[in-house]
Amino acid sequence: MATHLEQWVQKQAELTKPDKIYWMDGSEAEAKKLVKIGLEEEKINGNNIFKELNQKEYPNAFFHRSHPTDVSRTEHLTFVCVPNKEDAGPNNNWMEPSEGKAKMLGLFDGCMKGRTMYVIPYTMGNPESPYSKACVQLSDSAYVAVSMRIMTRVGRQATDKIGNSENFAKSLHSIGDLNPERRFIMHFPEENLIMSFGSGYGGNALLGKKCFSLRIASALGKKEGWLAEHMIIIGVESPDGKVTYFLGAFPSACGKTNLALLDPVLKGYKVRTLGDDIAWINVGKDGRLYAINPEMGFFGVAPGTGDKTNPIMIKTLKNNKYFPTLFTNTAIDNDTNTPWWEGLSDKTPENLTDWQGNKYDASSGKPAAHPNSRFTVSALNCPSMAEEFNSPQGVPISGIIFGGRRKTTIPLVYETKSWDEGVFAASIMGSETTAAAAHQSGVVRRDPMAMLPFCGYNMGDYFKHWLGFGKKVKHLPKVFMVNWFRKGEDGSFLWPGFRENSRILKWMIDRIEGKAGAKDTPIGLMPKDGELDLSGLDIPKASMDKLLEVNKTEWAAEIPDIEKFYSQFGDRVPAELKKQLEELKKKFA
Ligand code: GTP
Ligand code: SPV
Ligand code: MN
Repeated sequence: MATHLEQWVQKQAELTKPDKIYWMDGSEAEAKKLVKIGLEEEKINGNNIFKELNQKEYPNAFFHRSHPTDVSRTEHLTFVCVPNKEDAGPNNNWMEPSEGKAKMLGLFDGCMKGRTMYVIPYTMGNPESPYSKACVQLSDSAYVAVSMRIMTRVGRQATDKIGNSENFAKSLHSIGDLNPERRFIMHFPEENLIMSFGSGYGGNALLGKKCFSLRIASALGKKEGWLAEHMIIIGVESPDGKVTYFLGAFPSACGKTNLALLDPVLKGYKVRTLGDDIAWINVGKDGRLYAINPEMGFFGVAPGTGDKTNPIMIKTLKNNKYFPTLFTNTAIDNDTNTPWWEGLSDKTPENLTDWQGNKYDASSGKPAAHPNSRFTVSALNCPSMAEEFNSPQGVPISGIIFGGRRKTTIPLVYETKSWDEGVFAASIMGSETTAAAAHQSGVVRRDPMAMLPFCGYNMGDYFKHWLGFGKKVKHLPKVFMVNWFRKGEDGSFLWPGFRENSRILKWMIDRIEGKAGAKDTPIGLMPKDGELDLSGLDIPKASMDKLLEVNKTEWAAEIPDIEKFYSQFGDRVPAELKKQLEELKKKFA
């Protein structure tokens, strides 16, 4: 008798009609075979999907150029299909499930003719962890199949975990004809099903990532009493050897990966990386929050990554341990056959091919690499990866950091005074939009907990779920707000950021340990003069003052936008948060 999994795969094959069906085992030999297919056979826009890069400088590295209309997430084509529109909330596009299903079945009908259907069994999280989930994705793209092997745990452990159960996360993916008019990413939380058509881009196509581990998992977490969050997990070792674990939520392209692989400038401090994008958070028996990273790799923004900003990531990208590492939509330096992007070196190489395959003209004023060009690399290649990365229970959390990208208003760091205040501050978080999604960049939008595009249900209910942990968790972490991106009048960043952010982590650890003082401000607690360790950093006093300023006019200007944002959710906004908003208004009236 065929298992439920086999029957489901058969049924999808009858729908999509591939020439071949290939079950992945997750081995390195298989990854090599898939890359070879991409080097020699599979094409996008007439070009092979992979190109070998300089294997001496970048062992196991391959280049991929996507369709030029398919370079970022498409939030306007992403839907949550539940019976009641209100349950999806104004934060999601909604379609009635049967309508959504009919639309997708139409697109998938016969779409894999002449192609291979890859069956990708994988787990999110260590399969030994009680919090891990068994999943299967079907895809007709070798790029997606190879990427899934880097980003998740693909192979036998997943099929073993599924056994003959019907209870596994199901995803169906086809790149279709890459026509943006025929592109949809649909979630059916009630069926634990995702259907994605017409895109090969990360968040749209690697369905274990944003689609399952955030949108579907957040809805599961709401039901089951846990949280699926857009957060990094790090352990910070202080000079006394103690490790303090933090979660950190920043919107897309706002600094998660860089903070997750931080190489502190402060002597004696070290960051142990556990995750750079997603955290699943549960309440432990000891009354603390514990987090695991369901992923196995990094799908990171290339521009801005260099030896000065993120030396550990550069080492990771040049490591030869785990096959392969992919570079998507970067430029290529033709003299060395290596990937290049803005920020990799101070000097732009002479002989570049741009991300679209044309000779690069530096005088064009355009970047050579796409602003959302990315690398896909295994966490096993990362020298700062924590040993406890595979811990089935996860790590106990002492602090949560929230940060957006704001030119103005939001100070470098402040600490909220209670769980409810922390939830409130995170719920009103704003951030300038970035190239990670297909929309205008640089516009401030509310992005609560960095989850606006990823919360799979009504965000009003999500706020309530968050507040609930305040009662359920005995030892609550401290909640901090940060902003690395405040700018001076000349338009340049006031704070040097990157490795210097360790100075802020130090203050947080000292706060957690009761070793640092703080002063009260209308928005929360901030470092007293001299309490941030700025040793060896040459930063003008005026810049520091501006970085730590709580400007009444700027804060007052925030309030109408926050009210407008809240009002969409009507009476699903918890009373506690409405009350806090009233208090904030009074402070800045
Ligand atoms: P996603 O993968 O989209 O979720 O992005 P992310 O949140 O992981 O952001 P990432 O760390 O990749 O950084 C995004 C961009 O912000 C890159 O261009 C970085 O170079 C830049 N960046 C990261 N940290 C800092 C910082 O502390 N200061 C400044 N000025 N830029 C930063
Ligand atoms: C993001 O946009 O938040 C990313 C990239 O991490 S993606 O996986 O495409 O969502
Ligand atoms: Mn992300």
